[in-house]
Amino acid sequence: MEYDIHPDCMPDYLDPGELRALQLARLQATVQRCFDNVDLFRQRMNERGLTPGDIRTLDDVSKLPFTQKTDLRDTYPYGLFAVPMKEVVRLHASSGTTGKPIVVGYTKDDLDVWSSVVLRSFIAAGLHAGDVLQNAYGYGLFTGGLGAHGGAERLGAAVIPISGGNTDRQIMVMKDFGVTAICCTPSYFIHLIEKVNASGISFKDLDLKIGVFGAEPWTDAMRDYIQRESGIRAFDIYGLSEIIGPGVGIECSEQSGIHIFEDHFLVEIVDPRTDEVLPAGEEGELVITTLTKQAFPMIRYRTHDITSIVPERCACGRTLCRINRIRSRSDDMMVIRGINVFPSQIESALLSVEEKLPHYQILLTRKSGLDQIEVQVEVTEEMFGDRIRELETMQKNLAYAIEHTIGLRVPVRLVEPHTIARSEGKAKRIIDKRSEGEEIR
Ligand code: DLL
Repeated sequence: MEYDIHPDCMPDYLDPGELRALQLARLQATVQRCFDNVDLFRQRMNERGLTPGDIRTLDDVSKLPFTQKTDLRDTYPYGLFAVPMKEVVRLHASSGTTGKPIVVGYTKDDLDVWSSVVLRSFIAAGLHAGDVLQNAYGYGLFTGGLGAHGGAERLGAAVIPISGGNTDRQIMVMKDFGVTAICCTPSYFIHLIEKVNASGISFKDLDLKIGVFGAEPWTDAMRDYIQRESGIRAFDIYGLSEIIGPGVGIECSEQSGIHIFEDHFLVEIVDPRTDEVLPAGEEGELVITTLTKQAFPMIRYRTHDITSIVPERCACGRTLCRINRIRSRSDDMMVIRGINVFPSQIESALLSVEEKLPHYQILLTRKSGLDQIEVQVEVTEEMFGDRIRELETMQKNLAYAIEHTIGLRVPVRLVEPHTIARSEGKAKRIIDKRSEGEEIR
């Protein structure tokens, strides 16, 4: 088995004791580097009466202060960088929902780590040198495009830097260039499936075998749909700009949880209300500490992503821990009449009624100070030609499925084909008009 392992992937199979020792040494070095070079971190350590020497075991990480997205905004653009600018060779930025973006930087060594973890991700998903990879993540400030690109080149795959959008060209390239693997957001791939089918091409005639999808939450039901419709295997890749970009973790051939590249990233799950660290198996907010980042190290970064650590070892042989697929972001959670509702629950309910994934969006408004929700579901061309009664039945079934899943009766409105905007990157599922004082009719 050793002969088959790519040298970059050796840490995937480290003895757990060795891995813990490596993590501790790297954690201590990171804490020292941040203490020496990042004012905000040193100040917070001083406030707690902590010094880097107080980190003696891996569990001591819980003594360290959290880093929040607001800290990145408050120190915009470079305030949390731990190296002088002359060592920074790349900048990326993530568009925040409001105001200024978050700026992240990389040294040459950071880029090396990044391409290595993305290479390990691609190998876990079954790619090899010689694969032809259509990289439809956006190139530019977004980390998706260039992040996947670096890993693919390092692997020796032929990477097509097509970036997002221009769906007709994507389909032409997929067919003519003999594309064997693709990466993009899952919602964009679903759009591609729709367009491929409409253009009369059959996936059977394409060489496409593997999809590496991420950058937004998606469900097992969505995976089933993608795999069934396109005949490829679809893998979930996770990452975030603040930590490195894509490549924090990925699923392996078992498709049962996201392996975290623990030699570079230390993960904890905390209760988002009490900040208590939760044991493996319990669901909470993912908190990540980088162990090797030079330019932009992160200590206990609050991701807002909701998941849990899978307690068991994976059948694939990797000793790396796994997290369950990200169900949602804690800040995506809607509270409707006192009930916590996640968009992924609505999606699963819709999929349980319709075999084909419907295009949908969730409209949030406010009426008399209370949040109101409406689910808009696009009907397909075929359905649109159906009789009114059949559409009514469909609407009732969808509403029933949602009520059954979330325990709340929610209005469902069927809308005409192609009226819900398609996205080339991350899908926008929630239209939040609560601050506009609008009301649902
Ligand atoms: O989305 C990095 C990335 C690019 C990951 C390509 C995977 C593939 P950001 O734009 O900073 O970075 O957004 C990070 O996206 O905190 C999650 O909420 C969400 N996210 C990323 N991957 C997944 C996933 C990139 N596989 C934020 N499942 C994260 C669910 C995901 N959510």
